[in-house]
Amino acid sequence: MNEKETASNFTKDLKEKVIGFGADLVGIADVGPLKKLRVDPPGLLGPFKRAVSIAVALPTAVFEQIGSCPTPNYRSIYQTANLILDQTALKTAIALQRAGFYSLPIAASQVLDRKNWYAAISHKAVARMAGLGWQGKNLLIITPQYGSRVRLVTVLTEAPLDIDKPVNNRCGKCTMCQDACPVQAIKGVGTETHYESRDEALYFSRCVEKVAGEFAQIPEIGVPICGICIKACPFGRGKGI
Ligand code: B12
Repeated sequence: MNEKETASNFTKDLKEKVIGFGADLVGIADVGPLKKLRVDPPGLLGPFKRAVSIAVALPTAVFEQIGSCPTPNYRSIYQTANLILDQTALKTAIALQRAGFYSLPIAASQVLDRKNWYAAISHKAVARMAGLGWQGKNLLIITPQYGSRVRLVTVLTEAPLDIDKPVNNRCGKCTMCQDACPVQAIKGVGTETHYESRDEALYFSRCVEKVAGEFAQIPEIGVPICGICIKACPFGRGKGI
């Protein structure tokens, strides 16, 4: 077997393992283009060659129950999904480490800068470059299989895994997320690749105030969740446009 075939078999085996650990989707991104991202700490990507993007799907029915605010059931599913993601990322990093490759799981939902709302790395940027989905008008990753009804996590690794290609944006002229947002935070601007800043897609402070300032203060919710732009998206409801 030549070097290329060995890498391709190793990648295929790893992806099968990640699905076995609890993921619904997995893809591989090259770390190179991600070096433009703001990361915390600044040297985070230094030792790594690839980023493994992992998604866990959330049931459509959970979103169908959401009206003008998130439900306690969505809160519970959100927490369970984060747990599965963190466990899957941990097991993936250990599987890679056992194969001889230095690897780091990044927490699914950990905010490091609460003033500006930044995490260690953008899981959405990794997911887009790993071919899991495109960046929709709601700023979220929309997967062909589950729409944006997925949560994401990342594992950084020095393993020379085969890279996946980004997928094309399929939002087209759809404005369903923009129309549904209760605070008109979504500008309705599309992108063929990715937004240069959050402000290009969103009136960012409107989104933050609603999600973190209002919904997270509801005693039965207690975490910054919303779900309204996710519910509105026709992808993942079996009604793709
Ligand atoms: C802070 C945070 C929030 C804040 C701020 C939101 C925001 N828009 O930044 C608040 C609390 C308001 C929030 C709200 C929500 N969040 Co939130 N949030 C995060 C968190 C923890 C950090 C985000 C971050 O650091 N952003 C920094 C900015 C600059 O990056 P960004 O938002 O990803 O956007 C940039 C990049 O994606 C970049 N990009 C895309 N592709 C590429 C490629 C390259 C090469 C480069 C250089 C850049 C690039 O383009 C964007 C503009 O610059 C992430 C988890 C994580 N670690 O990623 C979850 C996360 C983004 N949230 C998520 C979700 C689902 C939500 C909500 C729907 C709430 C809910 N769970 O019901 C809303 C949606 C708001 C919206 N429409 O954007 C999911 C998204 C899943 C998905 N399918 O895309 C994440 C990934 C959590 C997870 N583990 O799954 N969130």
